[in-house]
Amino acid sequence: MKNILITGGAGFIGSHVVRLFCNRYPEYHIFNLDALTYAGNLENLRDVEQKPNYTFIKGDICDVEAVQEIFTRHAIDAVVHLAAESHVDRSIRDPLSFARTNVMGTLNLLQAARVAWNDLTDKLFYHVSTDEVYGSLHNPDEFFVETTPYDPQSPYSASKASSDHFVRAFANTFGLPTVVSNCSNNYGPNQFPEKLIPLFINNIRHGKPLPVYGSGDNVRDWIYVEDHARAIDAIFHRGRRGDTYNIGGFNEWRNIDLVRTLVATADRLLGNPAGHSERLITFVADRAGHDLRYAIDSSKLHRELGWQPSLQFEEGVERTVRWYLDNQQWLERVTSGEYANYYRQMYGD
Ligand code: NAD
Ligand code: TDX
Repeated sequence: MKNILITGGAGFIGSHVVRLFCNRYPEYHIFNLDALTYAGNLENLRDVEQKPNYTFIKGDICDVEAVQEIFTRHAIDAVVHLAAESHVDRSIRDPLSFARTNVMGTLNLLQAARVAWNDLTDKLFYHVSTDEVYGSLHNPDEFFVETTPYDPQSPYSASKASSDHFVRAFANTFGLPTVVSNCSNNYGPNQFPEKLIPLFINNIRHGKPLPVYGSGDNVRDWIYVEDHARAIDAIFHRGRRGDTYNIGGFNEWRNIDLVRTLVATADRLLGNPAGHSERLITFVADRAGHDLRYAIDSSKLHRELGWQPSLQFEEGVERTVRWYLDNQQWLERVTSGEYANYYRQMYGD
């Protein structure tokens, strides 16, 4: 029996990781610590919540006493840390909340682990990070590898880079057993519709404009969220302690090409004539400091741990569009309230 603390398990990626670990490892007890911010949603875990090896704890990773209590009361053996503020546009509006959660929250978890773990045998602090810490690529032949120097360009990526540095500093200074993974853009079910793919599917459904930032030439490398969860599983169990793994799908898309693919897929599934929703594509002012291109080289993960993506992108997009069209209630519930205000401020009515 192992007690595993997963932070941010009610969010997009976290909920897929919680589900995978609860189902695949009945011998583990999963404690999901989540503050349930606007991005956290327990509905994502309906199928898991009755399982005997799952416990939800509502709490803030920045709360010093609460986090220490969790480590001692539940004899935590390992952490998979996903809780974060994760949306670049929000980090431009409110950088301080990103420093608080992503930097101070991570530091608080590290400190609690260090204090609680006298014996480090079989302990692990797994920190889930992003490819954005490496900055922006301009040469089409270049990829981010694990040794690429950090060069974060947004308040979000600066806060994630800082948290990565603290994790490595704790490994070096205190001998804490750690592992870090840096992943590219995730897509799939249960993503909060402020991120490109679910936002645009929702807008197509409602006949609303699709706000493409700048020229639409920015490039992202997309990975299906369940493939990311499988990579985390592989690294958690077999990754070298103290090491870093890049996770990506070798699947680069220019935003505008991705948007056209989304439009075509959604129109087909909705029974609209081909090209019907193309008119919704609207070029708007660019994101401040918009990174041009991210592209991950994940060959180390493939070579050392045998991981590779399971899905072709076309299949993943079809599955994803279908999920959001079939789960209108989920979308409507998460887009009411606080998010409606954010949307108005960001894009107008
Ligand atoms: P998300 O925004 O969907 O979920 C974040 C979760 O963290 C939410 O459930 C939220 O309630 C919780 N949370 C936020 N602040 C908290 C706090 N102070 N205390 C406790 N819980 C808190 O994010 P996501 O897209 O699932 O990303 C998860 C992790 O993966 C993040 O660390 C992110 O940086 C990283 N990541 C994301 C992507 C991506 O494409 N989404 C890619 C690479 C890495
Ligand atoms: O309305 C939009 N219009 C638009 O053109 C939005 C929301 C986005 N975009 C562009 C900006 C990016 O080039 O689409 C691309 C993807 O944007 P996001 O979905 O906001 O993702 P990104 O900024 O690339 O960051 C994501 O990937 C790395 C996640 O949000 C991060 O948490 C992760 O670390």
